[in-house]
Amino acid sequence: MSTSMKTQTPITQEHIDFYQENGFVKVVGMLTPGELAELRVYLEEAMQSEGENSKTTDQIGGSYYRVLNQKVNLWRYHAGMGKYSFHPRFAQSALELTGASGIRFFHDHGLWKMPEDSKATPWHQDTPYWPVNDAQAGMMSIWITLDDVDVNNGCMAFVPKSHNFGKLTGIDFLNPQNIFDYVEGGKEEKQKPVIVPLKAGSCTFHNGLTFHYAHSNVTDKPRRVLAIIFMPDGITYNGKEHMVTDGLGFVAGQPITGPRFPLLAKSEE
Ligand SMILES: O=C(O)CCC(=O)C(=O)O
Repeated sequence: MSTSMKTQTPITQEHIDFYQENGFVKVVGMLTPGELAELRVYLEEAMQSEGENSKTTDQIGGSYYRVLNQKVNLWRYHAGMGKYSFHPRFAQSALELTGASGIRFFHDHGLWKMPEDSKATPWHQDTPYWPVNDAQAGMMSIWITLDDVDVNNGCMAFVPKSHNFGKLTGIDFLNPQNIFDYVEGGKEEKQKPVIVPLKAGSCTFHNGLTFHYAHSNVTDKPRRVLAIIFMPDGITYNGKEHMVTDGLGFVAGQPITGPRFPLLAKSEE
């Protein structure tokens, strides 16, 4: 007799159908008010301290910092972040949306868009930056906002169905190419971007191939986001450098598994 209890999620069949068709979906109220308050404290602490194990990608004054104040693998520095980066509700939601047999953690990151001299996050896909084969296999991110977001402080926009355009080139965030130039034969012309404002505690999920963009922040407060990248179980390493896999001894073709990449949700047999 099975004693396991399925983790409850806010995901409905409508969310699943929308995600599968469009490559992104908005989910209202992913965090409870108590979780939102706690995560704000943990994320503030994690972003403000310099840890040995988590990596800040640029410092104040740097060009990338104007696009994103980003810190990767917060869970390795702040134990409280582990509660959220490995939250069963988030991983189970990813499982339900993707239809994968299992969902592994790849990495978390704090993505703050700072006020003053802020730059938009250019249109891009995520998959070209990840050291994985199986581009079509459906790696994805949850993007949870701790602040209400709209076009004034860095809400996201997505191109519906662009996850079907294939894996294109990595975009240079500081000197961005126009990703739409890489799409064959005007496929994108039929698809207009959708802007997604969100209330604090809500989230979007997006496929790693989906074109997305975030507006600059013209307010006087940081836009605070926790994003977590999930991968379907079985995704393999492609041998390229990446800050979360470097030094761990992976060889090309090997599935990305092990203690840094736990299986967080799996479908019931
Ligand atoms: O938060 C942002 O500005 C961009 C987020 C993003 O590109 C992502 O989560 O993949």
